[in-house]
Amino acid sequence: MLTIQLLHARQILDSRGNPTVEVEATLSDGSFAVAGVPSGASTGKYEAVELRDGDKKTYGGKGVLTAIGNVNGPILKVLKDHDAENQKGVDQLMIDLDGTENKANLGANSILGVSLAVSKAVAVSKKLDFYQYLEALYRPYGAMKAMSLPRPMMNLVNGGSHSDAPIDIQEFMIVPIGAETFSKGLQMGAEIFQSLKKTLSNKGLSTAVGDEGGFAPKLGSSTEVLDLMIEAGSAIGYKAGIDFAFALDAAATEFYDEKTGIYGLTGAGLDFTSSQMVAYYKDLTTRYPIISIEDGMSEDDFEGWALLQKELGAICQIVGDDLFVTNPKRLQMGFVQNLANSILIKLNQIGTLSETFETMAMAQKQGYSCVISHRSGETEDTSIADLAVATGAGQIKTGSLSRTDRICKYNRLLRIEETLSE
Ligand code: 2PG
Ligand code: MG
Repeated sequence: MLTIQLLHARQILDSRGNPTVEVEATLSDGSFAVAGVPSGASTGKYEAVELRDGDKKTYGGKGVLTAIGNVNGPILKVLKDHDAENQKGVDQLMIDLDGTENKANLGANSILGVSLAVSKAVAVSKKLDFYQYLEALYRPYGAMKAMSLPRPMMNLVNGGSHSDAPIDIQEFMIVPIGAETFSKGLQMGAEIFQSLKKTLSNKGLSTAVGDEGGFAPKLGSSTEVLDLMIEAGSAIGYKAGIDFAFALDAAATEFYDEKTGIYGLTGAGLDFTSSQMVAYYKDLTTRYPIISIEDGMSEDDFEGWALLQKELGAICQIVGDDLFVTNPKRLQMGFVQNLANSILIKLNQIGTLSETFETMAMAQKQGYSCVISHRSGETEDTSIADLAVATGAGQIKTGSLSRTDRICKYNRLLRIEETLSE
Protein backbone atom coordinates (compact mmCIF):
# COMPACT_ATOMS: atom_id res chain seq x y z
CA MET A 1 0.00 0.00 0.00
CA LEU A 2 1.18 3.47 -0.89
CA THR A 3 1.12 5.51 2.32
CA ILE A 4 1.72 9.07 3.46
CA GLN A 5 5.06 9.34 5.22
CA LEU A 6 5.78 13.01 5.57
CA LEU A 7 3.89 16.29 5.25
CA HIS A 8 5.87 19.45 5.49
CA ALA A 9 4.29 22.88 5.24
CA ARG A 10 6.03 26.20 4.89
CA GLN A 11 5.01 29.83 4.54
CA ILE A 12 5.56 31.20 1.03
CA LEU A 13 4.32 34.39 -0.67
CA ASP A 14 1.44 34.72 -3.10
CA SER A 15 1.23 36.98 -6.16
CA ARG A 16 0.23 39.96 -4.01
CA GLY A 17 3.18 39.43 -1.68
CA ASN A 18 1.03 38.05 1.12
CA PRO A 19 1.92 34.86 2.98
CA THR A 20 0.26 31.62 1.96
CA VAL A 21 0.63 27.89 2.59
CA GLU A 22 2.79 25.48 0.61
CA VAL A 23 2.76 21.77 1.45
CA GLU A 24 5.18 19.00 0.46
CA ALA A 25 3.96 15.43 0.66
CA THR A 26 6.28 12.42 0.64
CA LEU A 27 4.90 8.89 0.18
CA SER A 28 6.21 5.48 1.23
CA ASP A 29 7.87 4.82 -2.13
CA GLY A 30 9.68 8.16 -1.98
CA SER A 31 7.32 9.94 -4.39
CA PHE A 32 7.11 13.58 -3.58
CA ALA A 33 5.05 16.62 -4.64
CA VAL A 34 4.41 20.23 -3.68
CA ALA A 35 1.17 22.24 -3.69
CA GLY A 36 0.56 25.96 -3.15
CA VAL A 37 -2.68 27.44 -1.84
CA PRO A 38 -4.24 30.57 -3.39
CA SER A 39 -6.10 33.39 -1.64
CA GLY A 40 -9.02 35.65 -2.62
CA ALA A 41 -9.68 39.38 -2.15
CA SER A 42 -13.38 39.53 -2.98
CA THR A 43 -14.18 36.54 -0.80
CA GLY A 44 -17.68 35.24 -0.15
CA LYS A 45 -18.83 35.16 3.44
CA TYR A 46 -19.74 31.46 3.23
CA GLU A 47 -16.27 30.35 2.13
CA ALA A 48 -14.32 27.93 4.30
CA VAL A 49 -12.02 29.78 6.69
CA GLU A 50 -8.58 30.88 5.56
CA LEU A 51 -6.59 30.79 8.78
CA ARG A 52 -4.44 33.90 9.34
CA ASP A 53 -2.28 34.52 12.40
CA GLY A 54 -3.67 38.00 13.04
CA ASP A 55 -0.41 39.21 14.57
CA LYS A 56 -0.31 42.76 13.20
CA LYS A 57 3.45 42.98 13.71
CA THR A 58 4.10 40.30 11.09
CA TYR A 59 2.88 40.64 7.51
CA GLY A 60 0.12 42.96 8.75
CA GLY A 61 -1.60 40.05 10.49
CA LYS A 62 -1.65 37.90 7.35
CA GLY A 63 0.93 35.32 8.45
CA VAL A 64 -0.08 31.66 8.13
CA LEU A 65 2.25 30.10 10.69
CA THR A 66 -0.66 28.63 12.66
CA ALA A 67 -2.02 26.95 9.52
CA ILE A 68 1.45 25.60 8.80
CA GLY A 69 1.79 24.31 12.34
CA ASN A 70 -1.51 22.50 11.87
CA VAL A 71 -0.10 20.59 8.89
CA ASN A 72 3.23 19.79 10.49
CA GLY A 73 1.57 18.81 13.78
CA PRO A 74 -1.96 17.42 14.12
CA ILE A 75 -2.68 16.74 10.42
CA LEU A 76 0.55 14.78 9.90
CA LYS A 77 -0.19 12.84 13.07
CA VAL A 78 -3.57 11.56 11.79
CA LEU A 79 -2.43 11.02 8.20
CA LYS A 80 0.94 9.34 8.72
CA ASP A 81 0.85 5.78 7.31
CA HIS A 82 -2.59 6.41 5.82
CA ASP A 83 -3.42 5.04 2.36
CA ALA A 84 -2.46 7.89 0.02
CA GLU A 85 -4.62 6.58 -2.82
CA ASN A 86 -7.77 6.88 -0.75
CA GLN A 87 -8.21 10.60 -1.41
CA LYS A 88 -11.70 10.66 0.08
CA GLY A 89 -10.41 9.02 3.24
CA VAL A 90 -7.50 11.47 3.49
CA ASP A 91 -9.83 14.44 3.08
CA GLN A 92 -12.43 13.02 5.47
CA LEU A 93 -9.86 12.50 8.22
CA MET A 94 -8.91 16.18 8.01
CA ILE A 95 -12.57 17.25 7.96
CA ASP A 96 -13.21 15.13 11.07
CA LEU A 97 -10.09 16.38 12.82
CA ASP A 98 -11.16 19.96 12.14
CA GLY A 99 -14.68 19.27 13.39
CA THR A 100 -16.33 22.49 12.18
CA GLU A 101 -18.66 23.23 9.25
CA ASN A 102 -16.26 25.77 7.74
CA LYS A 103 -12.81 24.39 8.62
CA ALA A 104 -12.30 27.14 11.17
CA ASN A 105 -10.06 25.08 13.45
CA LEU A 106 -7.37 23.86 11.11
CA GLY A 107 -7.99 26.34 8.29
CA ALA A 108 -9.02 25.51 4.73
CA ASN A 109 -5.60 26.75 3.64
CA SER A 110 -3.77 24.02 5.58
CA ILE A 111 -6.30 21.32 4.64
CA LEU A 112 -6.31 22.15 0.92
CA GLY A 113 -2.51 22.24 0.80
CA VAL A 114 -2.42 18.67 2.09
CA SER A 115 -5.32 17.46 -0.05
CA LEU A 116 -3.59 18.68 -3.22
CA ALA A 117 -0.03 17.73 -2.30
CA VAL A 118 -1.05 14.13 -1.49
CA SER A 119 -2.98 13.71 -4.74
CA LYS A 120 -0.10 15.17 -6.73
CA ALA A 121 2.38 12.82 -5.03
CA VAL A 122 0.20 9.80 -5.88
CA ALA A 123 0.17 10.90 -9.52
CA VAL A 124 3.99 11.05 -9.39
CA SER A 125 4.13 7.57 -7.90
CA LYS A 126 1.82 6.19 -10.60
CA LYS A 127 3.82 8.00 -13.30
CA LEU A 128 0.65 9.74 -14.42
CA ASP A 129 0.19 13.32 -15.46
CA PHE A 130 -1.76 15.04 -12.68
CA TYR A 131 -4.84 15.50 -14.88
CA GLN A 132 -4.86 11.77 -15.66
CA TYR A 133 -4.89 10.89 -11.98
CA LEU A 134 -7.54 13.53 -11.27
CA GLU A 135 -9.70 12.01 -13.97
CA ALA A 136 -9.43 8.61 -12.28
CA LEU A 137 -10.37 10.19 -8.96
CA TYR A 138 -13.35 12.04 -10.45
CA ARG A 139 -14.80 9.10 -12.39
CA PRO A 140 -16.51 7.40 -9.41
CA TYR A 141 -18.58 10.55 -8.81
CA GLY A 142 -20.57 9.52 -11.88
CA ALA A 143 -20.74 12.84 -13.66
CA MET A 144 -17.79 12.31 -15.93
CA LYS A 145 -17.63 14.15 -19.18
CA ALA A 146 -14.85 13.33 -21.62
CA MET A 147 -11.57 15.04 -20.78
CA SER A 148 -11.17 18.22 -22.76
CA LEU A 149 -9.21 21.42 -22.91
CA PRO A 150 -11.25 24.24 -21.39
CA ARG A 151 -12.20 27.43 -23.17
CA PRO A 152 -10.37 30.26 -21.40
CA MET A 153 -12.12 33.35 -20.03
CA MET A 154 -9.33 35.92 -20.16
CA ASN A 155 -9.61 38.86 -17.83
CA LEU A 156 -8.27 41.84 -19.76
CA VAL A 157 -9.57 44.63 -17.52
CA ASN A 158 -9.43 44.53 -13.71
CA GLY A 159 -11.80 46.66 -11.63
CA GLY A 160 -13.55 46.26 -8.28
CA SER A 161 -11.30 45.16 -5.44
CA HIS A 162 -8.65 43.87 -7.87
CA SER A 163 -7.28 47.29 -8.83
CA ASP A 164 -7.41 50.99 -8.00
CA ALA A 165 -9.36 51.76 -11.16
CA PRO A 166 -12.78 53.31 -10.48
CA ILE A 167 -14.44 50.54 -12.52
CA ASP A 168 -17.26 48.92 -10.53
CA ILE A 169 -17.37 45.57 -12.30
CA GLN A 170 -14.45 43.44 -11.19
CA GLU A 171 -13.63 41.45 -14.32
CA PHE A 172 -14.05 42.06 -18.05
CA MET A 173 -13.13 38.80 -19.72
CA ILE A 174 -13.00 37.79 -23.36
CA VAL A 175 -13.99 34.31 -24.47
CA PRO A 176 -12.56 33.18 -27.82
CA ILE A 177 -15.78 31.65 -29.15
CA GLY A 178 -14.45 31.47 -32.70
CA ALA A 179 -11.28 29.57 -31.83
CA GLU A 180 -11.17 25.87 -32.60
CA THR A 181 -8.49 24.92 -30.12
CA PHE A 182 -7.28 26.05 -26.74
CA SER A 183 -4.01 27.35 -28.14
CA LYS A 184 -5.77 29.35 -30.86
CA GLY A 185 -8.06 30.87 -28.26
CA LEU A 186 -5.14 31.76 -26.04
CA GLN A 187 -3.39 33.35 -28.99
CA MET A 188 -6.45 35.49 -29.69
CA GLY A 189 -6.52 36.60 -26.06
CA ALA A 190 -2.84 37.49 -26.05
CA GLU A 191 -3.12 39.41 -29.31
CA ILE A 192 -6.14 41.39 -28.13
CA PHE A 193 -4.35 42.06 -24.83
CA GLN A 194 -1.42 43.62 -26.72
CA SER A 195 -3.76 45.54 -28.99
CA LEU A 196 -5.72 46.84 -25.98
CA LYS A 197 -2.46 48.09 -24.52
CA LYS A 198 -1.93 50.22 -27.63
CA THR A 199 -5.55 51.37 -27.68
CA LEU A 200 -5.34 52.52 -24.06
CA SER A 201 -1.98 54.14 -24.50
CA ASN A 202 -3.14 56.04 -27.62
CA LYS A 203 -5.95 57.50 -25.55
CA GLY A 204 -3.58 58.54 -22.78
CA LEU A 205 -4.93 55.88 -20.41
CA SER A 206 -2.78 53.88 -18.03
CA THR A 207 -1.55 50.45 -19.07
CA ALA A 208 -0.55 49.43 -15.53
CA VAL A 209 -2.16 46.17 -14.49
CA GLY A 210 -4.25 44.97 -11.56
CA ASP A 211 -4.12 41.85 -9.39
CA GLU A 212 -5.01 39.44 -12.20
CA GLY A 213 -2.75 40.99 -14.81
CA GLY A 214 -5.50 42.89 -16.65
CA PHE A 215 -5.36 46.63 -17.35
CA ALA A 216 -6.78 49.02 -14.80
CA PRO A 217 -7.48 52.29 -16.64
CA LYS A 218 -9.27 55.23 -15.01
CA LEU A 219 -12.64 54.61 -16.61
CA GLY A 220 -15.96 54.85 -14.81
CA SER A 221 -18.46 53.06 -16.97
CA SER A 222 -18.60 49.46 -18.08
CA THR A 223 -19.67 50.45 -21.57
CA GLU A 224 -16.50 52.49 -22.06
CA VAL A 225 -14.45 49.43 -21.11
CA LEU A 226 -16.40 47.13 -23.42
CA ASP A 227 -16.15 49.62 -26.29
CA LEU A 228 -12.38 49.82 -25.92
CA MET A 229 -12.10 46.04 -25.90
CA ILE A 230 -14.14 45.85 -29.10
CA GLU A 231 -11.94 48.52 -30.65
CA ALA A 232 -8.78 46.65 -29.63
CA GLY A 233 -10.11 43.44 -31.16
CA SER A 234 -11.22 44.99 -34.42
CA ALA A 235 -7.89 46.84 -34.81
CA ILE A 236 -6.31 43.44 -35.40
CA GLY A 237 -9.18 41.79 -37.27
CA TYR A 238 -11.15 40.09 -34.49
CA LYS A 239 -14.88 40.73 -34.37
CA ALA A 240 -16.82 40.87 -31.12
CA GLY A 241 -19.73 38.44 -31.26
CA ILE A 242 -18.04 36.29 -33.91
CA ASP A 243 -14.46 35.68 -32.88
CA PHE A 244 -14.81 36.57 -29.24
CA ALA A 245 -17.54 37.29 -26.73
CA PHE A 246 -17.54 38.85 -23.27
CA ALA A 247 -17.84 37.32 -19.82
CA LEU A 248 -18.25 39.56 -16.79
CA ASP A 249 -17.62 38.98 -13.11
CA ALA A 250 -19.43 41.82 -11.37
CA ALA A 251 -18.48 40.55 -7.88
CA ALA A 252 -21.62 42.41 -6.84
CA THR A 253 -21.36 41.45 -3.16
CA GLU A 254 -18.58 44.04 -3.02
CA PHE A 255 -20.82 46.96 -4.00
CA TYR A 256 -24.08 45.87 -2.39
CA ASP A 257 -25.32 47.55 0.76
CA GLU A 258 -27.17 44.93 2.79
CA LYS A 259 -28.93 47.51 4.93
CA THR A 260 -30.41 49.56 2.11
CA GLY A 261 -30.58 46.79 -0.49
CA ILE A 262 -28.87 49.11 -2.96
CA TYR A 263 -26.15 48.26 -5.48
CA GLY A 264 -23.87 51.30 -5.48
CA LEU A 265 -21.91 51.61 -8.71
CA THR A 266 -19.79 54.49 -7.47
CA GLY A 267 -17.45 54.58 -10.48
CA ALA A 268 -20.37 55.02 -12.84
CA GLY A 269 -22.31 57.18 -10.36
CA LEU A 270 -25.33 54.87 -10.35
CA ASP A 271 -27.44 53.46 -7.51
CA PHE A 272 -29.62 50.47 -8.31
CA THR A 273 -32.24 48.39 -6.58
CA SER A 274 -32.04 44.69 -7.24
CA SER A 275 -34.48 44.76 -10.14
CA GLN A 276 -32.80 47.84 -11.63
CA MET A 277 -29.49 45.97 -11.44
CA VAL A 278 -31.03 43.11 -13.43
CA ALA A 279 -32.42 45.60 -15.96
CA TYR A 280 -28.91 47.07 -16.27
CA TYR A 281 -27.45 43.66 -17.17
CA LYS A 282 -30.32 43.03 -19.54
CA ASP A 283 -29.58 46.26 -21.33
CA LEU A 284 -25.85 45.45 -21.49
CA THR A 285 -26.53 42.02 -22.99
CA THR A 286 -28.67 43.54 -25.74
CA ARG A 287 -25.87 45.95 -26.67
CA TYR A 288 -22.84 43.69 -26.27
CA PRO A 289 -22.15 39.99 -26.92
CA ILE A 290 -22.05 39.02 -23.24
CA ILE A 291 -22.36 35.26 -22.80
CA SER A 292 -21.63 34.89 -19.09
CA ILE A 293 -22.31 36.98 -15.97
CA GLU A 294 -20.75 35.89 -12.68
CA ASP A 295 -21.92 37.21 -9.31
CA GLY A 296 -24.27 39.64 -10.98
CA MET A 297 -26.05 39.89 -7.64
CA SER A 298 -24.88 39.85 -4.02
CA GLU A 299 -24.36 36.53 -2.20
CA ASP A 300 -27.61 36.65 -0.19
CA ASP A 301 -29.86 38.59 -2.57
CA PHE A 302 -31.76 35.46 -3.59
CA GLU A 303 -34.66 37.40 -5.06
CA GLY A 304 -32.24 39.30 -7.25
CA TRP A 305 -30.53 36.09 -8.36
CA ALA A 306 -33.84 34.43 -9.17
CA LEU A 307 -34.86 37.45 -11.22
CA LEU A 308 -31.55 37.56 -13.07
CA GLN A 309 -31.81 33.86 -13.88
CA LYS A 310 -35.43 34.31 -15.02
CA GLU A 311 -34.65 37.29 -17.22
CA LEU A 312 -31.30 36.23 -18.68
CA GLY A 313 -30.78 32.54 -17.87
CA ALA A 314 -31.99 31.39 -21.27
CA ILE A 315 -29.45 33.46 -23.22
CA CYS A 316 -26.60 33.88 -20.78
CA GLN A 317 -24.53 31.78 -18.40
CA ILE A 318 -25.43 32.93 -14.87
CA VAL A 319 -22.52 31.94 -12.64
CA GLY A 320 -22.60 31.75 -8.85
CA ASP A 321 -19.28 32.41 -7.12
CA ASP A 322 -19.82 34.09 -3.72
CA LEU A 323 -23.35 32.72 -4.02
CA PHE A 324 -22.32 29.05 -4.03
CA VAL A 325 -18.73 29.12 -2.68
CA THR A 326 -18.15 25.65 -4.22
CA ASN A 327 -20.32 24.29 -1.41
CA PRO A 328 -22.80 21.47 -2.12
CA LYS A 329 -25.32 22.85 0.40
CA ARG A 330 -25.35 26.32 -1.11
CA LEU A 331 -25.54 24.77 -4.59
CA GLN A 332 -28.55 22.67 -3.57
CA MET A 333 -30.26 25.86 -2.48
CA GLY A 334 -29.54 27.28 -5.93
CA PHE A 335 -31.22 24.29 -7.59
CA VAL A 336 -34.32 24.56 -5.41
CA GLN A 337 -34.75 28.29 -5.89
CA ASN A 338 -33.56 28.38 -9.51
CA LEU A 339 -30.91 30.99 -8.80
CA ALA A 340 -28.40 30.37 -11.61
CA ASN A 341 -27.32 27.90 -14.29
CA SER A 342 -23.59 27.70 -13.61
CA ILE A 343 -21.12 27.50 -10.73
CA LEU A 344 -17.64 28.87 -10.28
CA ILE A 345 -15.29 26.25 -8.84
CA LYS A 346 -12.55 27.33 -6.44
CA LEU A 347 -10.81 24.61 -4.46
CA ASN A 348 -10.00 26.83 -1.51
CA GLN A 349 -13.60 27.97 -1.04
CA ILE A 350 -14.46 24.49 0.21
CA GLY A 351 -10.99 23.24 1.16
CA THR A 352 -10.59 19.67 -0.15
CA LEU A 353 -10.32 17.99 -3.52
CA SER A 354 -13.04 15.46 -2.63
CA GLU A 355 -15.61 18.08 -1.69
CA THR A 356 -14.77 20.01 -4.84
CA PHE A 357 -15.49 16.85 -6.86
CA GLU A 358 -18.74 16.34 -4.97
CA THR A 359 -19.90 19.87 -5.79
CA MET A 360 -18.87 19.61 -9.43
CA ALA A 361 -20.60 16.27 -9.89
CA MET A 362 -23.80 17.67 -8.38
CA ALA A 363 -23.61 20.64 -10.73
CA GLN A 364 -22.88 18.62 -13.85
CA LYS A 365 -25.68 16.14 -13.10
CA GLN A 366 -28.11 19.04 -12.72
CA GLY A 367 -27.03 20.50 -16.06
CA TYR A 368 -25.19 23.42 -14.48
CA SER A 369 -21.94 24.33 -16.16
CA CYS A 370 -18.73 24.51 -14.10
CA VAL A 371 -16.13 27.23 -14.52
CA ILE A 372 -12.82 26.34 -12.89
CA SER A 373 -11.24 29.41 -11.33
CA HIS A 374 -8.05 30.83 -9.89
CA ARG A 375 -8.03 33.32 -6.99
CA SER A 376 -6.83 36.90 -7.26
CA GLY A 377 -3.90 35.94 -5.01
CA GLU A 378 -2.15 33.05 -6.75
CA THR A 379 1.01 30.96 -6.60
CA GLU A 380 2.93 29.08 -9.27
CA ASP A 381 0.76 26.03 -8.58
CA THR A 382 -1.06 24.97 -11.75
CA SER A 383 -3.44 22.35 -10.33
CA ILE A 384 -6.55 24.17 -11.62
CA ALA A 385 -5.42 23.64 -15.21
CA ASP A 386 -5.29 19.88 -14.60
CA LEU A 387 -8.61 19.97 -12.77
CA ALA A 388 -10.30 21.71 -15.69
CA VAL A 389 -9.08 19.09 -18.17
CA ALA A 390 -9.71 16.09 -15.90
CA THR A 391 -13.34 16.94 -15.19
CA GLY A 392 -14.20 18.02 -18.71
CA ALA A 393 -15.49 21.25 -17.18
CA GLY A 394 -15.09 23.05 -20.48
CA GLN A 395 -14.25 26.47 -19.02
CA ILE A 396 -11.48 28.06 -16.97
CA LYS A 397 -10.82 31.60 -15.83
CA THR A 398 -7.30 32.25 -14.77
CA GLY A 399 -6.66 35.89 -15.40
CA SER A 400 -5.10 38.01 -18.06
CA LEU A 401 -2.27 37.51 -20.52
CA SER A 402 0.42 38.91 -18.30
CA ARG A 403 2.02 37.93 -14.99
CA THR A 404 3.40 34.45 -14.49
CA ASP A 405 0.97 33.65 -11.67
CA ARG A 406 -1.75 33.72 -14.38
CA ILE A 407 0.26 32.63 -17.43
CA CYS A 408 1.63 29.50 -15.72
CA LYS A 409 -1.88 27.97 -15.78
CA TYR A 410 -2.30 28.79 -19.47
CA ASN A 411 1.16 27.40 -20.22
CA ARG A 412 0.30 24.20 -18.35
CA LEU A 413 -2.78 23.87 -20.56
CA LEU A 414 -0.64 24.32 -23.68
CA ARG A 415 1.51 21.41 -22.52
CA ILE A 416 -1.54 19.26 -21.78
CA GLU A 417 -3.02 20.13 -25.17
CA GLU A 418 0.10 18.77 -26.82
CA THR A 419 -0.02 15.54 -24.82
CA LEU A 420 -3.74 14.97 -25.39
CA SER A 421 -3.45 15.40 -29.13
CA GLU A 422 -0.57 12.91 -29.44
C1 2PG B 1 -13.49 36.00 -8.26
C2 2PG B 1 -12.04 35.80 -7.89
C3 2PG B 1 -11.13 35.35 -8.98
P1 2PG B 1 -11.07 36.62 -5.66
O1 2PG B 1 -14.18 36.84 -7.68
O2 2PG B 1 -14.00 35.26 -9.08
O3 2PG B 1 -11.15 36.14 -10.11
O4 2PG B 1 -11.53 36.87 -7.17
O5 2PG B 1 -10.07 35.53 -5.68
O6 2PG B 1 -10.52 37.95 -5.20
O7 2PG B 1 -12.29 36.23 -4.89
MG1 MG C 1 -16.03 35.98 -8.78
